[in-house]
Amino acid sequence: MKTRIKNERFLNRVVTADEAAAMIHHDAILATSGFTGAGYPKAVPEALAKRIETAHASGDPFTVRLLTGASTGPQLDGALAKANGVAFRCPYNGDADMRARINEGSTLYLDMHLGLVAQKTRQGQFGRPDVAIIEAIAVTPDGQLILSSSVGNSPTWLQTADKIIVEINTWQNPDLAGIHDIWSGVRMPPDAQIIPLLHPGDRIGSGTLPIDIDRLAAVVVTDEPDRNAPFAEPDATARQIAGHVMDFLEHEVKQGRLPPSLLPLQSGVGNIANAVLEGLNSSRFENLTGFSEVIQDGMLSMLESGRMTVASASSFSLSPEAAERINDNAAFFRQKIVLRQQEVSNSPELIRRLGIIAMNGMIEADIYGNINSTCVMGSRIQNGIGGSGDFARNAFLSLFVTPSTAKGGKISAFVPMIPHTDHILQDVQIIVSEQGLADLRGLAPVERARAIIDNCAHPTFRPHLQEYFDYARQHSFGQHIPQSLSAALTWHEHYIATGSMLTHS
Ligand code: 0RQ
Repeated sequence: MKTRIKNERFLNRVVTADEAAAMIHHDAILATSGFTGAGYPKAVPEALAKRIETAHASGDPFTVRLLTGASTGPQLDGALAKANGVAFRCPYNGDADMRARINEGSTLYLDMHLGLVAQKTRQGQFGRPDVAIIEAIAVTPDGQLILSSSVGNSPTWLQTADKIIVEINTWQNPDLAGIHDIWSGVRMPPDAQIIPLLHPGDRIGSGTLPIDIDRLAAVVVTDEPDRNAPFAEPDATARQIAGHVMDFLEHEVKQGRLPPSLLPLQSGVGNIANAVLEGLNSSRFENLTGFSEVIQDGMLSMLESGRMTVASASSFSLSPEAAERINDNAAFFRQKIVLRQQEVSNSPELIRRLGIIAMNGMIEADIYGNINSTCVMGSRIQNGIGGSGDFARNAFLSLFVTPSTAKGGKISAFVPMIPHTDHILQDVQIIVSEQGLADLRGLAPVERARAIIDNCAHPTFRPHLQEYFDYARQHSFGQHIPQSLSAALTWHEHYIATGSMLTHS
């Protein structure tokens, strides 16, 4: 234990997970580390879930309000959701049990741009966190934390929470020390500072995080891997999408609109986004850089092969095999990767200035290129907007990638009107499906519709979308964005009735 915890006052606070969980009361605001299944606390949330179950069995109320960096894992979101112990959660969630609680209405969910959560907490939007639970790999002799596989919102939680519980996870390789770069210049307006970052690899802060020892309530030692979900091997659809993206980027370089080593890349979560990165790894591009919020397998492969020189993010989102690779070669990766607080990794000002190429997944788009990334049928949350809004709005190039159909071909990813909007058409420049790529730059809405129907929609749905577009042009109230509310509704009504959009007309 002393090799990880080198400070006497921390050593004096070591307790069991049950003892730490006993410090959390009903209705507490919990603020935890963790981002896309990396670096989240494990033992204390599991112990808390047991406490909650016991309280519920005796008829006592016990719920918490949960703030995180982004998605966590089964020991945190999963365990607390199974215990029905979360009254409110913010932001991005990827856990199936938590998703079910949100969609049945027993957990309230606030989906926010990930880059904004820390500032809104300091503004007092959620109330003051009662307890911060932060995973770290070690404590320095002068009592500073070395965080683990994500930074997320931990700096803000440590500043704002009444009580601090630290989990030291010995599963995480101590060689990760040096990978973090925590900028201490965050101030509230009107004293806000310019983030002095000019290149994705710049280090502008510290590798360790100071902590107010008077608020340190407990230290718990754990030894558990992060939740890492395997990526599917890219299938034909994913490879076709990746191929279209490669052709597009090569064309942009040839036209002189992008430099030969492109611009810093951001890639969202999911199998398709990962397949595009794998495609880039076998491309001709060299000296690539990453400025993203997560590092997935594809980016890791590019760093290993040397195709990418450096990647900046807030966290990892890896397959178990890739997580082992990081853990085995932490000393190599910490030279190539910088992990930052999400307020910096997702800063709109940096994204705009560095000129990011953003590539994100989606649930569906309308024929004009407005995008729904989060809510199936406009009401059931899938994950959340995550950082896709931070990046899409401010990127140099904003791409969205998707298979043209979902649910075995029964649902078209392109519909007349989306029932929920995350990204307005002004923030969407390129859409890519396995059918092809729609370059929407400089096009008016009706021109966008033609490009999306012709290039991206699946041939099964293309005639129906064309029929809708023609009908809307005849019957629309205005001709700027031709729509027919009643005709658009039939697509979704048919889906609700039959679970398919196939024979909607
Ligand atoms: O559900 O598993 O129950 O079948 O949505 O879809 O095809 O596995 O795609 O993993 O690329 O995720 C938008 C969710 C895509 C993701 C989304 C159903 C589909 C499946 C997942 P099942 P796939 P992906 C940086 C950026 C927002 C956050 C973001 C996402 C499930 O990309 O969360 O971009 N994006 N962050 O069946 C009904 C449709 C559907 C549909 C897909 N049209 N209708 N269901 N699905 N299309 C990262 C962070 O911010 C942390």
